[in-house]
Amino acid sequence: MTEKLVLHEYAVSGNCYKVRLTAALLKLPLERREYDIMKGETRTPDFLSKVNANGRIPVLQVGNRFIPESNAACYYLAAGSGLIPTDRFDDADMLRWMFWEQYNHEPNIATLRFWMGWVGPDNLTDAQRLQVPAKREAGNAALKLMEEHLSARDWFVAGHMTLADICLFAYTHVADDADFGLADYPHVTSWIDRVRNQPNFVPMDA
Ligand SMILES: N[C@@H](CCC(=O)N[C@@H](CS)C(=O)NCC(=O)O)C(=O)O
Repeated sequence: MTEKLVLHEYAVSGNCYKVRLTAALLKLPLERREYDIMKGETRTPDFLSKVNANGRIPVLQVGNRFIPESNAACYYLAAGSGLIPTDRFDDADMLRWMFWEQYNHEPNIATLRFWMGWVGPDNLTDAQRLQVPAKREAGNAALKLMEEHLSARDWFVAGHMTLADICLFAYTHVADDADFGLADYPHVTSWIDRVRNQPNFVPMDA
């Protein structure tokens, strides 16, 4: 990779951590630029016009071009590496889990983690408070599906670690921050340990 890589991020976000973890596992140098989303720093006219019109991080900057969406950024970094299966079916299956993460997992587990840990249970709007039980149920359904899948295999696809594992690891390993009770999912917790034991692994707070 010849162009400079810059990650526009909020470090405690799991979506941002996915990108850092992918870069670390592949030993790719990544410059980091922090924004405080609690102060609206990704909603300024400058950020919206230059970095991401969608007003969110992470955004991976490659030279003078920008890739918003965490899983797309991971996919860019991992192109041609062992983190993306060469088999066409396995590649699509990996993407299946990454899309599933964004639709069934992150909107429930990550959102509850943010509401409980950053917004605070007492500061939720009425609309947010009403959504908590459904998000908890959907988050547990996602963890149950992962538990069943991992009861028969060590990794999500292809028999080895891929981006599917990295993208799902990001918010799963901190699901207890939102009181999801990971101890109820023993195959998921073993898989979390397997990810942590990979060479060049970096924790979220590094
Ligand atoms: N689907 C996006 C989600 C990005 C997202 O929701 N980012 C949050 C932090 S995790 C954010 O920037 N929030 C600030 C805001 O919306 O103003 C991804 O995977 O990158």
